[in-house]
Amino acid sequence: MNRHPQHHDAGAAPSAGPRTILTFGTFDVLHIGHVNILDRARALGDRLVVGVSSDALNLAKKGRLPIYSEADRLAMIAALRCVDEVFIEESLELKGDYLQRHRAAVLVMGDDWQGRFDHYSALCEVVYLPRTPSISTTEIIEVIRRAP
Ligand code: C2G
Repeated sequence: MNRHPQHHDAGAAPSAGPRTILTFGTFDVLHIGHVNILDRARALGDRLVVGVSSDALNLAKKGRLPIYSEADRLAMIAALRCVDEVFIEESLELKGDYLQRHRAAVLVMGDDWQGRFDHYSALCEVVYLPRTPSISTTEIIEVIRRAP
């Protein structure tokens, strides 16, 4: 039975214990869009685990380091009330391992990733949540750069 929009049921039987939600992100220059998706992700289960992408992963993926270090980004995400556990995401290709290691029932991603993680529906539900409009780390950096 589909309780959530845009999700795919896992083939495996649900495991006993708390329903763990897992999500990933850089969360650089923390903003309300980040808090909104984490809050909504947490509401889908009993505990929220967040994979915060490493500095090296960002450098490889985006060609620049985040403004805030991975240690600071990890500490800020861990400090949020809706977050139960954090870890550093070292590689995009390890998502399957992370999902299994944390016994995730649901993988949550923003809908900028729509369809990109559907293959993980063999391991858990995959849910894409709508992004918060009109805010992004890139835009914040641009506004600060342009400031006189
Ligand atoms: N987000 C959102 N609304 C915004 C901005 C971001 O809902 N206005 C969500 C994104 O969809 C994502 C999460 O916040 O789910 C983190 O966003 P980013 O830090 O931009 O994450 P990204 O660099 O896409 O890293 O393994 C995948 C990567 O780690 C994802």
